[in-house]
Amino acid sequence: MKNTYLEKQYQAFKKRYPNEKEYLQALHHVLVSVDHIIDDHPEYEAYNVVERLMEPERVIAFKVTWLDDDNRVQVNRGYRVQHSALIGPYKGGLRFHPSVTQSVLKFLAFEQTFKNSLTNLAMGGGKGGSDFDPKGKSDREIMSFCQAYMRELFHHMGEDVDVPAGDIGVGQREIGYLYGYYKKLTNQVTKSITGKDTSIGGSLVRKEATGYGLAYFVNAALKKMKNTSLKDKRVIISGSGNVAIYAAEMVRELGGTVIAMSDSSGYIHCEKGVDLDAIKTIKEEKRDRIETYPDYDANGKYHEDPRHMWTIDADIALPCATQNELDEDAVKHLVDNEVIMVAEGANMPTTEEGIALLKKHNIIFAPGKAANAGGVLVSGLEMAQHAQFTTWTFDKINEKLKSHMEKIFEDIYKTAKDYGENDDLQFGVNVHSFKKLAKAMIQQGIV
Ligand code: NDP
Ligand code: 2IT
Repeated sequence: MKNTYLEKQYQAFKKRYPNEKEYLQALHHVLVSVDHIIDDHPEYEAYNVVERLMEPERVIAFKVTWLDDDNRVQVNRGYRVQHSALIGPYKGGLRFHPSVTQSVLKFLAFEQTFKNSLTNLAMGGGKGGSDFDPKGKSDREIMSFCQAYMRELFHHMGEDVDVPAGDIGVGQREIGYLYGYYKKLTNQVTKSITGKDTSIGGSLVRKEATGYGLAYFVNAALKKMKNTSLKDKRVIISGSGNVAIYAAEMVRELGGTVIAMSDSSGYIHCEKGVDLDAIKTIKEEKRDRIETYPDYDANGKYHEDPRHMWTIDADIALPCATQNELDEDAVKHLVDNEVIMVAEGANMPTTEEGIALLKKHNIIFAPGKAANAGGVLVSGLEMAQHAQFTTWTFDKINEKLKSHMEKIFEDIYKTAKDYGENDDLQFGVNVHSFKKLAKAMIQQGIV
């Protein structure tokens, strides 16, 4: 970074948190963008906005003790990172996955703050979770773990304080158990968790929101930046969880063909188009592996090692699994295959080297902070419906999702253009959000 204040801050964070590589990576992404504009904003250094925005407001770490089906006592680590309440209650998902560490949740909470500011709803940023591995656990074990996790988390949440939702390993089943126990502990029925099933006060379209929103964002960007659309495009999507499935559904609806999807063990390649009903049966109903896909559709071929999926010739790539899954080597394949756009359904799935290579080859790069904002956006609409004691129709919410995603694209595209950074959506999103958050911080004084 050219600016000495930014560089000094970044070095200090590196020294303070030397082992938190994902968190440092997320900070670096933003600082590199802010470096282009900071000379025009002496107030950022005067109020020390950068250090104050990078450090989470609160990190809660705790022990989660629960009983498995054999009556053995199990212990996991639980966290909630309350990154910023500058523009509303902390808001963001919970992740249950063995790879969860404090660093992972700090990066996710930091990114969530930026993402949420784009929605124009009053939501701050947070993220939580545990290194608990839901794979292979019985329903009763999942419930037992969720209840044990909530026994601690409930102290720190509430509709005006912190409103969790789902993320990797946390879907409607887990949200139901978490919500049921939260009500038991607090004797309150509130809008303090989103992503619930509609039978217990959730919003229509929340399940579909992140994936649908991603496809709407892609269509808006393709239209403006390449004068084309998803129609007739061949799309590869990593993951086969909540985000991937509904991204695939809306890609198909908008005329594209999804030719490959994956899980952490392997991927399926199906030139005729992936059969989404089969994927839903495998993943949502049976909680099984994508390896079984050829049992449902003989056109699909299964291959081990999900990383090889990026070698498939396609027009658009949507990483929708996890952080740093799309590295420089993978991007080289996308470049060779003349992919025109990469849009992140996952949070920070592309490495810094991968992003640099995409930009070098003028491949449109849509960062997750903007492109996957549809999930939290509809979480915000779930809170809004609760507050109004009403429910909206699927079509109404879906239309709001689409128009919000188009607006997010327009906002960040315009910011990039205004600063002469042309098609750099990463610059656009970072600077657009940073300026909003900085303004909110300065207005609220030194607190
Ligand atoms: P799910 O748990 O529903 O699905 C995750 C998918 O990613 C699975 O197919 C899983 O495969 C795969 N995956 C997870 N970890 C790894 C890994 N280490 N290596 C390879 N594959 C992996 O999660 P979501 O779909 O909800 O989340 C996916 C991404 O989208 C995450 O980055 C999340 O933060 C982000 N996101 C989610 C939102 C939401 O509303 N749910 C909103 C915005 C972003 P397997 O089953 O084999 O583990
Ligand atoms: O990363 C994300 O935006 C989410 N996991 C969704 C957060 C939410 O509060 O709906």
